[in-house]
Order: sequence, then C-alpha cells, then structure tokens
Amino acid sequence: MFQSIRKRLNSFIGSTEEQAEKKLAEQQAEEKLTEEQPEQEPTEQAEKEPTEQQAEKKLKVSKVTQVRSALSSRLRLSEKDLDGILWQLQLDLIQSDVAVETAEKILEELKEKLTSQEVEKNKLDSFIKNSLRETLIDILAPEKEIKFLELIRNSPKPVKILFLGVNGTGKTTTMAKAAKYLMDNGFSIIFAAGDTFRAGAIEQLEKHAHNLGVKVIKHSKGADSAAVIYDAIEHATSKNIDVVMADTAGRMHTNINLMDEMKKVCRVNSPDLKIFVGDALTGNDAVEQAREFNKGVGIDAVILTKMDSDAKGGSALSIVHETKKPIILVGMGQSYGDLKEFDVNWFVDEIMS
Ligand SMILES: Nc1nc2c(ncn2[C@@H]2O[C@H](COP(=O)(O)OP(=O)(O)OP(=O)(O)O)[C@@H](O)[C@H]2O)c(=O)[nH]1
Ligand SMILES: [Mg+2]
Repeated sequence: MFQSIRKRLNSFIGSTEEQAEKKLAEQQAEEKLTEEQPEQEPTEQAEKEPTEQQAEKKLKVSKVTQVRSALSSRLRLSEKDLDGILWQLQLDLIQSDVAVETAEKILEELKEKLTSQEVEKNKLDSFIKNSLRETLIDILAPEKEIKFLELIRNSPKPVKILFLGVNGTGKTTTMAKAAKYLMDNGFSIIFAAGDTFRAGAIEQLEKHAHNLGVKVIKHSKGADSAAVIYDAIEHATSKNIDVVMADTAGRMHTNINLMDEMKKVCRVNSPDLKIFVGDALTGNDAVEQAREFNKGVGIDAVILTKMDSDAKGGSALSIVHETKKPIILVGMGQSYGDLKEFDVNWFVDEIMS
C-alpha cells in the first residue's frame, strides 16, 4: 500500500538531509579557514601589557572560539539549497497521483517551513520529517472535520445518507460495509435501492441486504430513484430506524441527464450526508470526479475505496485539498469488515514510514 509515494517522500527526506549536511560541511570549512588566519605577531606594547590584561584577552578569544563552534553546528537552508530537491519532489508527487495544484501547494508550504529557522545538526532529521509531516497534515485539513460515527450518533433520526459517484467505484459494496459498521455500533439501518438504472443493481443490493439482515425498499428497474429513496425515508420514520442508506446508479459527471436526476434526488430527499465514493486506483480521475460532483450537487464527505490495492495514495491528498471535504472512511478490501474510519495521522504515517 502506498509504496510509490512512500519511496518518493523518503527520497526527498534523504536528499534534503544530504544537502543540509553538505552545506554545513562547507560552512564549517569556511569558519575553520577564518580561524586559522595567523594571529598577529605580539607587539612590543602587548609584551609590555601586564599579565592580567593578557589573560583577559585570552579569555575573550576563547569565548569567540566557543561561539564559533556553537554556530558551526547550526544551519539554515535557503531556497537555493532546496530548488533542485523540490523540483524533483514535485515530479515525484505528480507521479504518485497528486494533482498539480496540490503538489504546488505542498512545495510552497514545505519550502516556507524548511527555510524558516536555523537548525541544530543533530535535529536535522526530525526537523525535515516534521516539516513534511505538518505540511501533509495541513493539506489534508478539510473546511469541516466529520467523524462518521459521531455524526450518526449526534444527528436527528433517521439520518439520510446518499452514496454517489461514477460507475464501479464501490458505492454499493461500501454502503453494505458502512451498514455493517453502523450495525456493529448499535444502529438500525434500511437500504434504498436507488440505482434503478443498471441491470442487476437491485439484486446486487438485495444480496448484501440478505447477508447483513437489512431491509431493502425497492421499486422496479427504471423507476424514479428519488421516489424510491423517499419511500425508504418514510418507512424509516414510521419504524424508528436510525439510518437510511441510499444507493444510486454510477454516473459520469459529464452525463447531464443523470446529474439532473441526482439533483432531483437531493431536492426531494434533502440527504444529511452526500458521500462521494471515489476509487483510489483511478488517481487524478477521482479528484476530477469529486470536484465535478461537488459542483453539481454539493458533496459533504468522501470515501476512498480500494486503498488495499496498488493505490498510490496521492488522490487522498488532492481530493481533500481540491474539494476541502473530509475523507471519512476508506475501503481496504472486499469483505464487509474492510472499512475503516480515515485518520489523518494514520495516513501520513503510512505514506511517510
Ligand atoms: N479491493 C477492493 N475492492 C473493492 C473495494 N470496494 C469495492 N471493491 C470492488 O469494486 C467492485 C465494484 O464495486 P461496486 O460496489 O459494485 O461498485 P459501484 O460503484 O456500486 O458500481 P456501479 O453500481 O456499477 O456504479 C466490486 O468488485 C467490489 O468488490 C475495496 O475497498 N477494495
Ligand atoms: Mg452499485
């Protein structure tokens, strides 16, 4: 998981450290040269100076030497020192599925942090790692944090959740996984078979529902998706069910008819949580889709699926940076239990370890 980006970030840390050490060695060599300048021949006057004054002078000189050795173990990186390394990092990030604007923002913030202060030689490693870590955490900060379980716990019931995204990203599977997660935490669930478009979609959802022991509200294929979801909400309200989870048909964000249908679903049912489900393997496409769905219907949160496969990880950084919406859950496999709450520290540890 995330091997590509991890390797590249580690290479950035190594190169920056190397560059800093090189600069320090040059700095020390220069200082040594200055120190080795021959001292002035003792003048007659000095010879005549009382020993007390000579001792005082010696003390001053030794203090200067002390300050010099203190200085020579510290350094401050400059923009020039970092130019080449940051350029390489930008290319590496883009190759790890980080969108160009997000990569630029990372570089800008990283450069500011790395050049902001003098650092002690023995603290270089942690300084560079912390600068990178803080930068990545900043990039992953949404405008509003959402803790999934907490939100469900604290919202008026029934909580209405809509899963949306393009075809095959994992909406239906993720909805089933999220249902299991919520049921394990004591909530009751009902499914709305809102994908009335794709052949076999209703049956696929019914199979998950059967496995999990969840009721499905369905109409027939081709029916109005907004109406199916409406019925499910009515049912949940009358039966005191905590959460309505509505599946929807996968649609390209460029498909105007289906996007209009999604707008209607939202208008009729006012979902509490519109979750964009993106496939982490599709990299920059997932970012573009999230942006367009956000523009079209407004999303509240993101779930990234297939993080267990060969995902490069960069799309997580870009999606949050571009949409400012939080990633709430990540899909880590095909079983019902393979879903976890997204934790920024976990993710940054994973890509930096
Ligand atoms: N490895 C892995 N596979 C996943 C994950 N989530 C979903 N899948 C797989 O992705 C495929 C598509 O999943 P669906 O849930 O049918 O996707 P969908 O978005 O509902 O697809 P449409 O309804 O056709 O738009 C299935 O084979 C899932 O098992 C995940 O986190 N990891
Ligand atoms: Mg589906």
